[in-house]
Amino acid sequence: MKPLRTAQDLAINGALPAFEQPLHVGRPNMGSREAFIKHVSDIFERRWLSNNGPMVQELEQRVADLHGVKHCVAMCNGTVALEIAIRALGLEGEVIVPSYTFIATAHALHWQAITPVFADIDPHTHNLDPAAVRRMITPRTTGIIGVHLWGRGAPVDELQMIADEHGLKLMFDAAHAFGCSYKGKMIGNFGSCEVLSFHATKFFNTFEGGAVVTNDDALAEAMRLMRNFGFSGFDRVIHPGTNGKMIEVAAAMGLVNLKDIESVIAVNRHNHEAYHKGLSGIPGISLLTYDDAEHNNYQYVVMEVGDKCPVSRDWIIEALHAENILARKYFWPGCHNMQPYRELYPHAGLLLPNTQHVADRIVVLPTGTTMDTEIVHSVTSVISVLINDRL
Ligand code: T4K
Repeated sequence: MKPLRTAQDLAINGALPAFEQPLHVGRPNMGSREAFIKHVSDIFERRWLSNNGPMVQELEQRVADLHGVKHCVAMCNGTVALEIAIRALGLEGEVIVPSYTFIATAHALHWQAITPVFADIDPHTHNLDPAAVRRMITPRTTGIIGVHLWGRGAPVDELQMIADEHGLKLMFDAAHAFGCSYKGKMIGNFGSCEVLSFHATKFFNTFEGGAVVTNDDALAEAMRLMRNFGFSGFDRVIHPGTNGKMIEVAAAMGLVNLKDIESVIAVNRHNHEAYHKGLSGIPGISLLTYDDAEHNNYQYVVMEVGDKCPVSRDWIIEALHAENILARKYFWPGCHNMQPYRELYPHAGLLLPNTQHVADRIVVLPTGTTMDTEIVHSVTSVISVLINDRL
């Protein structure tokens, strides 16, 4: 192989522009500063900072309306929302999850002494493979958590069928899927409930935050109690609980950011198209696509490095980082290869060939409102030149 030549070397030869600004993956999408400051000023006036304040309630109503779902229960982050949903559903024993997801999906189970059992994914969709889920069912299985990875719907119908056949609970980690739909129906309406993340790096953020959305009245009521220590009034605790509350200032950020979601989608979509154009024709490189017939937030630009590419995924990541292009290996190396699961289930990988294959080949590229077509073009030019230089 030829020695690594960085894009800076190539720039010296006039093949590329030199980068001075660092480019980041997932810079937060932020709405109007003035509108946020006005909200914060109102919070100061009211002196109502937490404990189901008016802004949290307004945000819940708006998020529920947007997803066409009866209840939105806002929480301090997506991980606590997962933990509370898992507990409210009464999951125990073993629960089937993908390994190809952010570690929080598995940790939310392990944290509550529930065994995450990792099922393989479909290598094309990156979502759970229903046949693999079937293979992992044991007498101890109580539920399935599907993940709508990259905001693209998991195989909801097949998973629901499996859950019904085996008397299992089904819920979804919809951390990536704010504002997305599956087969024309908004995310939030599938399984017993679905969990959203409003983390800073997500399509829609409240600094930190999350929510469970559901059409189940009793489940929503239980989760409202559980996020507030089980309090049903002064001095009255009627349920086990924790502190999962969203604070007012987070909800204020959410209300501001909600105003911008259409324009953020437009930017993300534009960036995605620019990436698609810029990367087409590079040997071994392909981009995961979104079905434009669905509602998508286009928040993830997922590039796959195939066998025809002359360099490895890790080489590309290293070369991009050398250019301050902060591409990421999400979700390498798969949850089953992280602790404590690596030690607890050292042979799990034997049943996860597609997870292993995909995790070794994915590069997630920077997008969002701090990027534009010109910057995307610079990134794709770097990728093109770096790879073509190795041919
Ligand atoms: N389920 C799934 C499928 C998930 O993906 C996640 C979270 C969850 C559940 C749990 O939801 P939360 O409990 O987080 O609500 C991020 C996020 O921390 C995490 O929320 C997210 N998934 C995961 C996929 O990614 P990193 O490792 O990307 O964060 P970090 O700090 O490296 O930031 C990425 C880039 O963004 C950096 O280049 C810097 C930039 N950045 C970041 C922050 C936080 C900023 O410019 N400003 C900022 O404030 O984890």
